[in-house]
Amino acid sequence: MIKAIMQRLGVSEASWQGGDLSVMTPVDGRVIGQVKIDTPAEVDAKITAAQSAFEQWRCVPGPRRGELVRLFGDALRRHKDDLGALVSWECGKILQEGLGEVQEMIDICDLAVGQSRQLFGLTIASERPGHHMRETWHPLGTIGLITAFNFPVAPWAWNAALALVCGNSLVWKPSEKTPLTALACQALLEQAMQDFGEDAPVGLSQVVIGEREAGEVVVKDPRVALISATGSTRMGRAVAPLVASRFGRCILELGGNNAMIVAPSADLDMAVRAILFSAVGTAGQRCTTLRRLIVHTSLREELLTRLKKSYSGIVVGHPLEGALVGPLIDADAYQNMQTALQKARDAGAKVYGGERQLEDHYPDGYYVSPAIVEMDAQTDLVRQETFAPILYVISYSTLDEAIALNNDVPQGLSSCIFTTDVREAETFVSDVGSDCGIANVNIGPSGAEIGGAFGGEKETGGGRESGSDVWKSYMRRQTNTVNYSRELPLAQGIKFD
Ligand code: UN1
Repeated sequence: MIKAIMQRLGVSEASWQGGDLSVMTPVDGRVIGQVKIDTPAEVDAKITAAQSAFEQWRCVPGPRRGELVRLFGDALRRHKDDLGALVSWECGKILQEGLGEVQEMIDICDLAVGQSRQLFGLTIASERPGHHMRETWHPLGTIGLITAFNFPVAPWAWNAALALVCGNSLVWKPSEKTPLTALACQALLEQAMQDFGEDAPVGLSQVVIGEREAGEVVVKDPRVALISATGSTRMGRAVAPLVASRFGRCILELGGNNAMIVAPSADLDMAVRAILFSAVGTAGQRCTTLRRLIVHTSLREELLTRLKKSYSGIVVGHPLEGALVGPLIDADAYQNMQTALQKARDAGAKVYGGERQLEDHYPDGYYVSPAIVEMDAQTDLVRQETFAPILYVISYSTLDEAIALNNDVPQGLSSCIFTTDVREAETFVSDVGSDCGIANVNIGPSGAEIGGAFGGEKETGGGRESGSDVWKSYMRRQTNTVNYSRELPLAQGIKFD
């Protein structure tokens, strides 16, 4: 099965068989690939190759660079089913979500192609006669990308598509848990490069396979102008100081602890559907997963009853065979979930669900029923991100209190309110509302479109990826003053003779 998919995606067998790093599918714990770990010297050589490709690629005009990304988007369209299935096998998300991830890649390619003709700057009024001032944008260099297991391909594509049209080269260090999908993306990009012709320089995109050490080589190398890293806050704390110490740039997309406020006027049918998708989808392993439900006291019992009824109908099982919730990534993830639930019970919380499922069928697959945890208050346990389907429920009385609870966590990625009261909705998205990078009204916190800037504040790292004006992060800004007169006036009216 995996072999046929890899073949159709054009991945050479030598790159994913016979290596020293085992890749297992969370579906049943089987080993599905053996990739080769890059030594630090090999990583270094890949950065050198990317750097020399950058020097050629920056000379290719932006709209022509867009053509490469257009071809890559076409390759993704042709191979969407295979790549989507491979995502499901490798990280355990259900096929619909695997396909959704590939669709996000296609969408960002479309956006980047358009952007390739819009890499525009400003003209600025000069205070001096016969002078022009401009702001222009230039390619930045080699871009280092670090990605996580839970979204093994889309975040790479958000960065890669924009970075390429902006004239940069790429060095990608995927999660060691999901290298096969990375090799598949690389193979599709190489196909697009072949179709593109000879002005796509060899070495433009590199994949580095390995664990922490391999990533560290990329992070520390001063030739890598920007590190864009998605993953845990712990990872960000390790990466950011290393990049800062060499004055490199960072885009960090780290942990989330996303909340939904359910106000008295909320449409509860819609809220329940939104909660289901955002709290149990991807088995609670999205950075945007709904983790905290802040519900008005008057609705708490009704909402809990409806939620428990919906949760009882959720089919947990094989992600490619029609279930709604697939497995957790591995035994550690399962252990972390159980530890959090035990701590909640010890603190007197009521826990619904959370048990292991299908253990007889898949002894090495970690399937769980999603959990609802009824809390009296937002404790330190609730303030920490546990990467599993646990929904903590807390109640509130006034909107100010609900917004304070929304904001009273270290992370600041996504948030939302369900209300039909325009005053409440607008307050939530105002200056004194949610402090997150994403704040929604009447939709859940997860499943963002690529057109907006994606990312968040506080321990989420402050980075933005994907749409809006994010392309500027992959370019260097230059201010130009051009004197076309025969005089040499100084700014601020200074006389110097
Ligand atoms: C992630 O979990 O790292 O908004 C990314 C969402 C997706 C991206 C999630 N578009 O849920």
